[in-house]
Amino acid sequence: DRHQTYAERSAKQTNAAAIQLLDTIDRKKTNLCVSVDVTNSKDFLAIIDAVGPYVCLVKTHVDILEDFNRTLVEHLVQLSEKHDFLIFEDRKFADIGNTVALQYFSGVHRIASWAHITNAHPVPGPSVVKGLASVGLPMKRGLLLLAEMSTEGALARGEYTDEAVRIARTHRDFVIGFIAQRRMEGVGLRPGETMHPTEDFLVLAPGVGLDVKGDGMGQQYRTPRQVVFESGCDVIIVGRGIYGKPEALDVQAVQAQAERYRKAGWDAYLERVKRE
Ligand code: UP6
Repeated sequence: DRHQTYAERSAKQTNAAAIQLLDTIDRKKTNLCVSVDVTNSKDFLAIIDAVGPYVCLVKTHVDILEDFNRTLVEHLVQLSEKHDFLIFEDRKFADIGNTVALQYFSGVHRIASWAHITNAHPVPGPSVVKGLASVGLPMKRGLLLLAEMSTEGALARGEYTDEAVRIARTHRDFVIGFIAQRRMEGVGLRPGETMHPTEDFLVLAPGVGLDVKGDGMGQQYRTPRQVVFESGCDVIIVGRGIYGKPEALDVQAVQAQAERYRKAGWDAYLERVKRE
């Protein structure tokens, strides 16, 4: 139900990460997730410290950092506590269950030890969720499935998207929602199937920008209002729209953009939940 508030929805969730995210959104009045796609840890931490007050969630691609180490992770976790946000590693797992479990728990990054939320492509089928859940569930983590993508010509559509939602439905303890471009409640139901009355998936939408329509490499941008009010998504994910070109990092400009997107996302949410 697109009119339900974040607080009302939190009360019905069972996954700890989903509850934490919804409560953070409600408490800080922000449905903004900033995607921090920079390659050195100095800029990475500076951007996160600057946008921290404006976000519910920080999205990372730690595999692009040239100077990744455990200290960096400690700083990231400290910033998440200082500014009260969750961490989402945008790992896009897509292998057999055994391999993704190892990639999630081990290696250089040990993602499960610090990321509240991660995501996976449903392309291997339900086993990718089983593998990740074997690591993430005991640690009270949450998983998002990529049901759609923001890029031009994306193959994740139609029956693929329907299957992604079906997989999520059978793993509700761990799958908290989707990376997608629209609300996913009731998607993929077969004839005769009815939606469970408490079905509620979080939808986090990338491809959000206020000033440009694309990036020349297939990315497509929509406005926060299109994403949250018109398409019913819950969290806007914004990267370059907020920090621009990292080589010219200006903390005040970054904060002004973060507040601009926070307000646009929150206003679109208020417009959506309004009951006449
Ligand atoms: N992302 C997308 N589209 C998807 C899934 N993920 O853009 O369908 C991720 C990208 C990037 C961020 O990997 O980290 O969201 C978008 O960044 P941008 O706002 O700078 O385009």
